[in-house]
Amino acid sequence: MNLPEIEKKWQKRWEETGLYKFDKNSDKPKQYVLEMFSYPSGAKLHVGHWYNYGLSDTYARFRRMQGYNVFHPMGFDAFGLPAENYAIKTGIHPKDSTLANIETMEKQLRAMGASFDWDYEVKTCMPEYYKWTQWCFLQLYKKGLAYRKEAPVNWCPKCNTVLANEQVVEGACERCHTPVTRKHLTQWFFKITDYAEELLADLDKIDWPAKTKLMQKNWIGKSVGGEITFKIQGGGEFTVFTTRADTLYGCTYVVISPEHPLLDQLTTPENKAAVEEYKAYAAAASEIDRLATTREKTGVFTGSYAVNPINGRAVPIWTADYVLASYGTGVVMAVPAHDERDFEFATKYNLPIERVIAAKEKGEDDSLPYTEHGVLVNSPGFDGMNADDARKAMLELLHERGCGGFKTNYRLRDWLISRQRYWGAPIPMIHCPHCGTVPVPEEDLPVELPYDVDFTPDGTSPLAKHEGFMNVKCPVCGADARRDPDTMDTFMCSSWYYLRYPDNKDDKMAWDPAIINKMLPVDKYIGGAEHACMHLLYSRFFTKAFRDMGYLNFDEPFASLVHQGVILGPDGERMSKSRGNVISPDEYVNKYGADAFRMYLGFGFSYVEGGPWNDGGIKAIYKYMERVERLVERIQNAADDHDAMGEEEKKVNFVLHNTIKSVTADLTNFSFNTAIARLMELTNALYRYTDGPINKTYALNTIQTMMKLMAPFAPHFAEELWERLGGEYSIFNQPFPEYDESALAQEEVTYPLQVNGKVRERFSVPADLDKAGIEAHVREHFASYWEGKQLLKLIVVPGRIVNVVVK
Ligand code: ANZ
Ligand code: ZN
Repeated sequence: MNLPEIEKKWQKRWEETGLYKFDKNSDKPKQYVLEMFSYPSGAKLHVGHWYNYGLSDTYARFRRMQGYNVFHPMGFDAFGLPAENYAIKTGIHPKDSTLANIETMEKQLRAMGASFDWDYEVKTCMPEYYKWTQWCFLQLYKKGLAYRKEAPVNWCPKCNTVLANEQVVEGACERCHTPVTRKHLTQWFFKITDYAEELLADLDKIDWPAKTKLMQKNWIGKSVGGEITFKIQGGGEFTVFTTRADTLYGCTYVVISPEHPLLDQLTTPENKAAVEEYKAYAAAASEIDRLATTREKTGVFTGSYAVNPINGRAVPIWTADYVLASYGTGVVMAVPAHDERDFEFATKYNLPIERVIAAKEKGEDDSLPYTEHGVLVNSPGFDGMNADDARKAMLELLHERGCGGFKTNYRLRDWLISRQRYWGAPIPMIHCPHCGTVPVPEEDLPVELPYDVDFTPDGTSPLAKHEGFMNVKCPVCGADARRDPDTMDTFMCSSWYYLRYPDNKDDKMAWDPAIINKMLPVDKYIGGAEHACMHLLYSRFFTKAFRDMGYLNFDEPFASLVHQGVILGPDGERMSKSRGNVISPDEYVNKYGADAFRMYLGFGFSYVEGGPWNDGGIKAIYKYMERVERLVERIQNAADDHDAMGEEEKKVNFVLHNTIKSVTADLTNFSFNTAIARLMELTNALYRYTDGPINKTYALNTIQTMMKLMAPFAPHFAEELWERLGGEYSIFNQPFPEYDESALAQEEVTYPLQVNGKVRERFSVPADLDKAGIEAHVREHFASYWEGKQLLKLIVVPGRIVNVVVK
């Protein structure tokens, strides 16, 4: 059959009959199947897109056939740097290139045969979408979850914009891999940290890959410890965060981060020059570099001293860049005897190192630095205590004295969302000389992104140079005011798109709670693992924040998550346009058809693992499909020899129901390759069967069932053969086959295995397995019973028992 031809036929028919239209009023249980939407940056879908969208479509079709009311929308994450960078290179405006790309990609997704309901499409760069992105911003602002502050921020000198912490990977820009520098800027932040505890705790509620949950857990980085206040000699005080309050007697100096606002005040005139020089040195390094254990410890003395509150000892205050301004309080009590970094530092600068913890067990090596939780020594009032008890006792004592207490810290930082780039949603804020920062009134949304903007990057926001955009009247006092010139991080657009889909045309509100409370959470979310600590964390935060504002009533956006594996280019690298190692599916699709290509992607890889691209198996899949087509013809043309369910039919039936059972389980688990392997076995069994005299009614029923099993993998192909077999349109309105336990049970016999008179095992084998086969099975699986011994006897009593005597 000409697969590309029949694909056109069915796509047309599906379109005309509205097969994939979502029925809002259906009384079937809903199933929201969602793939992470696409960046329309490259105009063409590559193999990786097919892998993601083709196979998750297989899943969606399966759910539909299982009787769910499947909601399967698609859209585009259309703002962002790639389009803007492309524009800078080519002169084509981001809006034009983006919309053109979207159109092409939509066509390609249709050609794939994906069952999206395009009526629910969203495009984040359109005013009717970003109006509501801006509305989300305003709600967060009203709720006190959006604020503006000056802070040292991550700056990518190549992308010419600030980045969120989550977008800095090993000290470099996540997008272009340029080392990130720091800048002091006034920027907008979202208070995701307010939700740190819930974001952590609710990981237990969701069915996500363990690795992804662990990444979020580590990113949130909960740390239980305490805060201790030190007085500064000569006046003032500061607080340190520590997880080891038990080591306070061993604190021989303190370290303040080079960015800390107290530092200047602490620096004595004779140390000023050295401290200034050091601050400049520290500013050049990234946080990751600064925390690296391999980085050489450096620092300078400030000239000031603090008082250790437990023993009144004067300890020198140093500044060093292994202490970060953004974590804890930005000041550390250094305990060189029991902390690796402090030890290295103290050794280098000749600061005292004093043991306060010793090993619990005699003979254990507790040479310094000793970082285990042993027992306290040299700590009057605490000696002999376990470190963990002492930590609590110490904090309680300090608390009584008014200079300390328990404290839990999180590594998670607030989410920086301002970007100094053009192609994004403008921040809906106005700066008035009289009223300060004023939100744009909701009825004035959207704040439209102007088209005629010079967006050549120069480190300032392109919108700042557009007078028509910038000049605005203050909505409070009417004075001349200026708009905020920054745009929002595009992760903001993707933090709520799954809420928009079910109500995508609403022009009164971002989403109707009555609708989305029914449609969400997403039942199955499919997308890349690289989003673990960005999109997937931000979306959880959004859901919780809008729940608390009363706009929705569920706690988590994505109940169940699957990460597809990565298809690597021939160079072993992740396929991406920027690497130039992209394989285009077109050649294969034109030659073998979309279904053969999809089936191949399903069969050739383990979905969650992916692997290097290799087209070796496509032809074999195509041949397999031809073989299935011939099988259908063979059965249709066969003579009807009898109508009994004899031995041969039972054998086939066993394979059939086994296939139904496995394919159902495999599809549920995104294990497409094993499911297709089972279908191939069923095909073989049917060929064997049709070599002999057949029960035609049974054979026709069986091949029809097989078409339903194949339909999610090869939708056009199965629909065509289904029609040829006289099936009613559409195969996708048919229920997915269910297996019959009795067909499986009949065909197996369970044997007890007796070893020296005692039953040790029970095992099942096909009922028609002969004596020799049963003996072979036992020898293969249970050899451990006579390992190192002698097997004296192995007796098979067919249908009853297997007896083994060993010595
Ligand atoms: C004294 C001490 C003694 C510490 C000891 C450790 C071992 P986590 O678990 O990651 O939260 N610390 C605190 N604030 C810091 C900052 N801004 N930059 C760098 N380091 C900082 O680690 C908490 C520990 O990291 C704290 O406990 C502090 O050192 C250090 F034997 O205080 B500790
Ligand atoms: Zn004003």
